Amino acid sequence: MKTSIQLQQQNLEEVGRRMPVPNYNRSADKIGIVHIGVGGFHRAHQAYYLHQLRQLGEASDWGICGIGLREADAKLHDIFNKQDHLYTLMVKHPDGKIEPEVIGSIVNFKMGVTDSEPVIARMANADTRIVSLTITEGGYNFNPITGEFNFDNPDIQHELRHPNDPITVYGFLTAALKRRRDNGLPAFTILSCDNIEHNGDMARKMLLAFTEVQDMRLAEWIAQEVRFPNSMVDRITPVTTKADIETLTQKYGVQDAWPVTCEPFIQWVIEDKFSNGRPDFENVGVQFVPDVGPYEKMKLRLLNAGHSVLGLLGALHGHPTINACIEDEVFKNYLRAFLDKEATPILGNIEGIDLTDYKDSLLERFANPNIKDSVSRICAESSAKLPKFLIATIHENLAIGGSIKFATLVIAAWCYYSDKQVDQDRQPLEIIDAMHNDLHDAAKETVNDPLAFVKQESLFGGLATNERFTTSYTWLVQELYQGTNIKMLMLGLL
Ligand code: CS2
Repeated sequence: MKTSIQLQQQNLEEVGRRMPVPNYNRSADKIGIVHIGVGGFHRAHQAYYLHQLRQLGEASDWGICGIGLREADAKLHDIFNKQDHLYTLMVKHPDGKIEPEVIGSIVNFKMGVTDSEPVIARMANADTRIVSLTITEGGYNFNPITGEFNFDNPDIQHELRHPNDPITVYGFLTAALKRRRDNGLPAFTILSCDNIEHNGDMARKMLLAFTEVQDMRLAEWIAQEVRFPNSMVDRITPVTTKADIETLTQKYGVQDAWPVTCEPFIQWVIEDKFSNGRPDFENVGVQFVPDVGPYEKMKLRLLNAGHSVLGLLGALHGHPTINACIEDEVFKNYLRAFLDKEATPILGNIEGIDLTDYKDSLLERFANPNIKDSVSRICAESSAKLPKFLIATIHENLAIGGSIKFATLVIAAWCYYSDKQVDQDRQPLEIIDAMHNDLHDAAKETVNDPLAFVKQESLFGGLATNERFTTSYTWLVQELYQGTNIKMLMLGLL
């Protein structure tokens, strides 16, 4: 291999001899999209769709400016500065093939943490027509059980008192929309790309709850002018590892400090409801439909819930990755049983979709041995994920007399995981969760009260008062605490 070369605009010609690179003139791109939350997922999904459009010679008005609202985004900011916002997307196929490609659709990046004004100005610029979000489930700031806006959040309290000093997405959106209205500019669309049912409706409800307290007249203008399409997004995007960076240098001769890896599968289903135009995403395979609801529910309750089932049970057993779980017959059969017997019955029929095919393809995607998606990524922020992905399914099955045992074991495993913070072989677990301390405090009371963990109403609603649930949960959590092997418990339920 030739000596490795730094990924940068000025080196693109040379990099292009080693892997596909943008064929478009990035410097001429107008910024039409401001994106908040430039994690791996955004770079493997929306930015990739735009890149494909740009490769076709389209969408030069829709360059992306990324925004970082967390201190931790400084790392990406520095890397992007050095790499002219270029990065490599490494698509990993099940047969071992890796397809690297340099993506050029992100043309700018700003840190809102250090300086809010340039971010507000960018969002309020006439060229910006969409503000899209991947701020994670927790970023929407709602109470998972009541679904209402959480005004107790100290950052929100600060923003309500200081409209010119935004911190969260709500402060920035409000400040930018206010400036647009005052300048007589049309509103932008707010496009949520997070794994939340009715994500656009949720973004609208939360933003309006916030703005109504800050500025009622502005809230009325937003309600009238801003569209919030719902969308279902899908592409498995593991955390980038050192090995990925090394593969890129050693095999392809390209130095990229933060490539993104992903599976070949990609899907985006959007409600066609935009305030101020949109790219012709349908030209690169995005589906526009009148009602995204059934697609969202199917994906969250099968794929995301399926991930959590494998993640939490796999963490206790000591499986490092999702594909390692699927290679284990007990885990594979358990997942299928959960999908067929608990998740599917509440989905009903989804027009045009064969759920059996969908589940078959999920199992194949999870089995991809090259993805090596870590269970720690899946278990991270479970407190924001499980109420939507899994606990909702338990509630709905309780209401119709459906099976709950497969999901209930996952809740018992989550309690054990939060309490002990080691797997069943006493190996330490890395727990990442905004509610880490609360989860730990509640879980450690299990020895005195087996229902202590599920009494956290903000996560479980009234589950602790449902006899059918508590009977099943108490038995399972006690078995785990007595040291019964997780796989034995899973086998027993099958
Ligand atoms: C995962 C998702 O975070 C999780 O728990 O289930 O990140 C999942 O990989 C994506 O939603 C796939 O589209």
